[in-house]
Amino acid sequence: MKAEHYVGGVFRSDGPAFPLVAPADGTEMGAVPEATREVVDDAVTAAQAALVGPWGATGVEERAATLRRIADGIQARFEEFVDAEVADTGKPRELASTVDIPRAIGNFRAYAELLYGRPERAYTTQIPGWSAGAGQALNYTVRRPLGVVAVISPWNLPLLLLTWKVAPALAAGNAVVAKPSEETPLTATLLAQVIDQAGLPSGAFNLVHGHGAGAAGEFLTGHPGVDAIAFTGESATGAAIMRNAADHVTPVSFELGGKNPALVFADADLDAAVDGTVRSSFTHSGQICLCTERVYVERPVFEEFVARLAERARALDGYGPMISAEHRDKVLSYYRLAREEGAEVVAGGGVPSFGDARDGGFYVEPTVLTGLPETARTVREEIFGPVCHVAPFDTEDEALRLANDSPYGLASTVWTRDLSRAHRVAPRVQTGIVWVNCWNLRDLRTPFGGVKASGIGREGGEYSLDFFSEPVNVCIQI
Ligand code: NAD
Ligand code: 6OD
Repeated sequence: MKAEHYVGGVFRSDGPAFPLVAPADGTEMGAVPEATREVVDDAVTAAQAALVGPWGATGVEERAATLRRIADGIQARFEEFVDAEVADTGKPRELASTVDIPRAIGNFRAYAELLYGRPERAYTTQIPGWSAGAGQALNYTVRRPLGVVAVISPWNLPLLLLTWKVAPALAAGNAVVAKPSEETPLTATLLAQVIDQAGLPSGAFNLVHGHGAGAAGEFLTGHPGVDAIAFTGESATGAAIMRNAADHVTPVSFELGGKNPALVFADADLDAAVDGTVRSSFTHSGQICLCTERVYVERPVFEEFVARLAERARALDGYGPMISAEHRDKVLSYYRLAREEGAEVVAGGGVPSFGDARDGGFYVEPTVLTGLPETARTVREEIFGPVCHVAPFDTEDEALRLANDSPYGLASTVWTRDLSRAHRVAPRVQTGIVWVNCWNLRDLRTPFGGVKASGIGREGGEYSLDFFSEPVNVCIQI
């Protein structure tokens, strides 16, 4: 299959092309069209037209039915979506077919259901109300869509994270212009085909491909016709988008980077904590924003935990590559830096050799480090690879101080059997999400997002619908 733009209900491939490289073996898979400023303009114009056309007039039932048809359409082409996601990312097929594609379907289904539960028009009423100096009034609140929403998504969970924003944006009645990562254009193109078949009015969903800085991403986020930006990606990119959006005071919802801590207390079920940390540090080769890169372990179980985690890391096989040669080099540069900073490399630390086509791909070994001071760059900066640093602690307060001493605050994991400790510690960890005795267990209605440099705002359930719509007060004097 080939990547195409989808603008105003029409597939097109104009703009210069750039190569699409398979991370699994380094081969060239095809070419991707790079959206020019004109293509982005066309997409925004098509979205604006959809809002004053049939899409702007659709009611809740019709929107929910459309979302369900999109979910059905992805389901019907499930294997094609899995193939495309595996080709683009190199991730294990099992991961794409149990997480990425089912969650994309789930995103559309969840927002179809949530729309039904939400009183869209008569949001609040006051009869009679009180208004300063003007006697009695009837006040009610109408929620209306923001308009044209730009959705910018990353390469690590390409379809999951794209649909995580597209579904609620459409549910709330907006028109969307989406730009997926330049590294992973294929499932987004399949999604456009499904949406086309699902009968969404032309222009309600548009897709443009291309790079970020100085290219399609920047053209889109600085466009005067864009009314809101929903972005997932690196914190530094978020800052650049914010600067670009400032000229038009465009509202943003940001899901950004992390340096996520795990706290393992001595009373924890150590089997579960080791299993959980293997998952939280090494799933998708650490390329999930929620992955653990800092593990703090209470001293009585520190040695045993490190030994068991390292053994499991060494035994991992069937894992996927880094997304690109550039990202592999970045991760390897941190493996080198860790050594220079004085780390003990307890497992991994290099490039695996397979003796097959994968040797042309962008693989790095799952890696466990110890012995670094908290000031080390390896402990402070997001690496986004299969690597964690493990350090001991002696008291609950020290564990919290270490966990919270970070510019980031996305997700954390607490391992303990002590219920009181879990309730005491969880609210004090400065992250937007705290998992206790589990990791990445998701209910799509819960608030999702980060504090500090990890994001602005919350997505998920009602939180997304709130971001993608605005309340309007109607006041009638009685
Ligand atoms: P990235 O920031 O490099 O790119 C993300 C998207 O932004 C891509 O589509 C890219 O083309 C675009 N982009 C880049 N520069 C831009 C600019 N100046 N203007 C407009 N668009 C621009 O991120 P990535 O490398 O694709 O993804 C990995 C990062 O994303 C990690 O930092 C990870 O933690 C973060 N992430 C966060 C979450 C979350 O939910 N908090 C989820 C996934 C990934
Ligand atoms: O599960 C989700 O809803 C979500 N937004 C996950 C983000 C993962 C980051 O890589």
